[in-house]
Order: sequence, then structure tokens, then C-alpha cells
Amino acid sequence: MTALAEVEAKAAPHRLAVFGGFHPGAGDGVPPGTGTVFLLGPDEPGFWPHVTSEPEWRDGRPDPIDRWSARVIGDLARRLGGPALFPFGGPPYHPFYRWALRTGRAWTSPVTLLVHDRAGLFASFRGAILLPERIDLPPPPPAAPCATCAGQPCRSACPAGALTAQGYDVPACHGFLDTEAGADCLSSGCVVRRACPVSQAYGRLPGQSAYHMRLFHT
Ligand code: B12
Ligand code: SF4
Ligand code: SF4
Repeated sequence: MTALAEVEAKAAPHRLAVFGGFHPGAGDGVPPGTGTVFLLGPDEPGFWPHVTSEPEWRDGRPDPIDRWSARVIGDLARRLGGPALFPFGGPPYHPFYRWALRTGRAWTSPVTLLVHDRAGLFASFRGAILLPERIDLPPPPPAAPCATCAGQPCRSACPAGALTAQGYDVPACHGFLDTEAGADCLSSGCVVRRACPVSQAYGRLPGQSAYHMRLFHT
């Protein structure tokens, strides 16, 4: 019988952490016969130097991080006895946002992006592992960090007013990124995601954000 500690131990050498798990039911969009879903995310600090020293980053072909995730998490899942699913490769997409909410370790933030108990607004997932057993999971935190967050800086951080309680105005964000003032978001990551105190304690490097922002804004 697999235990959470075994999944964590097998993921750790790849600088991946278990960002939560849940026992799926009808309506979760998970294949029948799945007892437990684990979501994996970057284990910071250290994920970015690790992944950029791997073969996929150095071979010069497109989508190195997604190809690395498919290889490493696919292999991990096989060794643990189940399939892996990924947030990329769509449309259609597997509902990672909804699955993150199901773990009880991520919540819809005041600006609609996910906020995670460890990664804050830098929540992101590299893949999911689906195992047939129903594995014991620790109880999730009692509340989102937002409940006690002084001033909720995410609400007013976007210089373009693109990410607010009303949701994400994607064209406004891209419009701002095309201006000179958008260089900070492109090189260091979304100001809203960086404003969150939980994000700040996570240890994510600006280089990783710059890579994803470049893909987002091409
Ligand atoms: C399409 C998509 C986008 C689109 C549209 C987002 C949107 N408004 O829904 C665009 C291209 C705009 C986008 C942008 C980004 N995204 Co995006 N995106 C996705 C993707 C691939 C599919 C979402 C989907 O349609 N799923 C299908 C439906 C059926 O599943 P769902 O879980 O129910 O989908 C829900 C979410 O979309 C959610 N939602 C609602 N409002 C918003 C607003 C935002 C900003 C997001 C991200 C989601 C979201 O509501 C949907 C319905 O319940 C997911 C990965 C995935 N497989 O889910 C990532 C994902 C949601 N994105 C993610 C990320 C990291 C980003 C970026 C921050 C990338 C970056 N630069 O690093 C940017 C935002 C730019 C910024 N300001 O920094 C993360 C989660 C981030 C978070 N903390 O919430 C995910 C889970 C990918 C991952 N690998 O972890 N994204
Ligand atoms: S800045 Fe505060 S309110 Fe906003 S997502 Fe982070 S913890 Fe929640
Ligand atoms: S990337 Fe910059 S412009 Fe876009 S939502 Fe984040 S802070 Fe606003």
C-alpha cells in the first residue's frame, strides 16, 4: 500500500513537492477506478536550477519544461502504479484549477488566481499522479491565508488594473506588457503574484517567472 510519504520521497529528488491530494468522486473528471489524485508542483527553492540542468532544457527543442514534466512525472507515476495527467497538451484541458480546490490546500484568491498554502499566488502544477488506492491524506489547513492577510495587497497590485476581484482582463494585461512599464512583469513575474506574502516566502526565482511570462506573452 502506497503512503503519502512514499510519493513525497520519490518526487523529492526531482525537486517536486506534493501540492495536495484528494479522493475523487463523480464529477471530478478523473478516470473511474482512481482512489487518490496527487498534484505535484515545484519544490522551491531549488526547482529552477534543477530543471534547467536537465536534458530537455539543454536540447534546444520547444517546450522543455512540459517535456521534462511528462518524462519525470510519467515515470514516477508508473513506478507508483498509476497514470499521470498534465495541465498542458490541450485543449481540452484537464481541470487542474478545480482539482487544486479539491485538495483543500488551494483557494480562489480575491483576484481569482489560485492561492496555495505553500506557493501563494505562485501556485502552479507540473502534473497529477492518479493511484488506484485510497491513500490517507492529512487534514487541509482550516482556512485560506487570505483570511488573515493584512491589507490583501493582491487586490491593488496590478499596475494595469487587469487582475482584480472582477477577474482577469487578459487583453488589458497583454496591452500593458507591450509597453515599457510592462518590462518588470516580463522579467520578474506578475506583480500581483509577487505581492502575496505567501508567494514571497516560497523562494521562486525571477528567472522561472520570466520564462513563463515569455511563453504567455508572445
Ligand atoms: C487556459 C489557461 C490560461 C489562459 C486563460 C486563463 C483563464 N482565464 O481561465 C491564459 C493564457 C490567459 C492563462 C494565463 C496564465 N495562467 Co493559466 N491556465 C490555463 C489552463 C491551461 C487551462 C484552464 C482551463 O480552461 N481548464 C479547463 C477547465 C475545464 O478546467 P478548470 O480547472 O475548471 O478551469 C478553471 C480555471 O480556468 C478557472 N479560472 C477562472 N478564472 C481564472 C483566472 C486565471 C488568471 C486563471 C489562471 C484561471 C482562472 O476557472 C475555470 C473554470 O472553473 C490551466 C491548466 C489546466 N489544465 O487547467 C492553466 C492554469 C490555470 N494557469 C496557470 C498559470 C500559472 C497561468 C499564468 C500565471 C502563467 C504565467 N505567466 O506564469 C498566466 C497568467 C498571467 C499572469 N498574469 O501572470 C496555473 C494556475 C495559476 C494560479 N495561481 O491560479 C494553471 C493551473 C497551469 C499550471 N500548470 O499550474 N492561463
Ligand atoms: S495577497 Fe493576501 S489576500 Fe491576496 S492571495 Fe495572497 S494571502 Fe490571499
Ligand atoms: S502580468 Fe503585470 S499586467 Fe498582467 S496581471 Fe500581472 S501585474 Fe497585471
